[in-house]
Amino acid sequence: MKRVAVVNDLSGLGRCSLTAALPVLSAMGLECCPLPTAVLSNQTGYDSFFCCDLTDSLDAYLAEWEKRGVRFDGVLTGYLASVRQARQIETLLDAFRTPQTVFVCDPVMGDDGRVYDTYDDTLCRAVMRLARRANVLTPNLSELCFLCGASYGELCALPGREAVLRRVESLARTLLSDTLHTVVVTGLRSGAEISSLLVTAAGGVCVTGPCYGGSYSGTGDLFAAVLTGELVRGTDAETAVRKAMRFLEASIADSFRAGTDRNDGVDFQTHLGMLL
Ligand code: PXL
Repeated sequence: MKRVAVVNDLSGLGRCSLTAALPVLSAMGLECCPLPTAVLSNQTGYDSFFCCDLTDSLDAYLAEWEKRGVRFDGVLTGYLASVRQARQIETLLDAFRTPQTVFVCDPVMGDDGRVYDTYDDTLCRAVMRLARRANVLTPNLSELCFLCGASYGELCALPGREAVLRRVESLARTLLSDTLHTVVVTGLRSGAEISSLLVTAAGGVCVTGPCYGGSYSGTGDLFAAVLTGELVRGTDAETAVRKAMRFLEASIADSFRAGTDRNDGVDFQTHLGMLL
């Protein structure tokens, strides 16, 4: 069975990070091995939360994995709790990556043009350093701007959807390298639609679906998990992005109809069958 290491936090409430990746990758017939960066009572979007940062435990955790001689077909990284963790993940990559391993980095840093409260400049720089080692990146529009040193305000002010997509594609292209072959910019909203833009050396492909309500916790994590699972299964990137979009569309539609609070994440569990 193929194996994917998922470096992310474990949040008790919010259906995000590891509580999103574990069921998704398992439903896809892959072994999901969590490397928890922190344990939270709930994700940080709620009014308050308890957080236990696991940075001090990660070296010992990884040393045990190293003893087992384990290798991974995929590595997916998300929310980091500290700068040191970025270094620890680089150690993980050096020890457990093979030339065939797909490394998907979700460069979690912010949204709506703002850096998350739990992130600062040094942590953002650490995420950017990690991103350079990835094969696949899944930034949202804000994170794409941070990665490229571009202005989010100027990008959003461009006249019309086509102009924004063209600029997003040209920014994402600047990130491509011998290692990084795929950038998927997620959550591009335009009126009643939401798109993901897949950018590779072959060009850009925009995948669009209906947009329901506002943004929900964990949708980026679910997207990255489905994408990683499909890529590890050998699916081409465009098919993988379409599958992730359909899964999210069904999950978000249910949550919107049910009036689910955005902090509680989306009702994805009843749609896991789509991924089997
Ligand atoms: O889904 C992103 C995410 C992951 N983990 C934690 C978060 C968030 C978003 O707010 O707070 C702890």
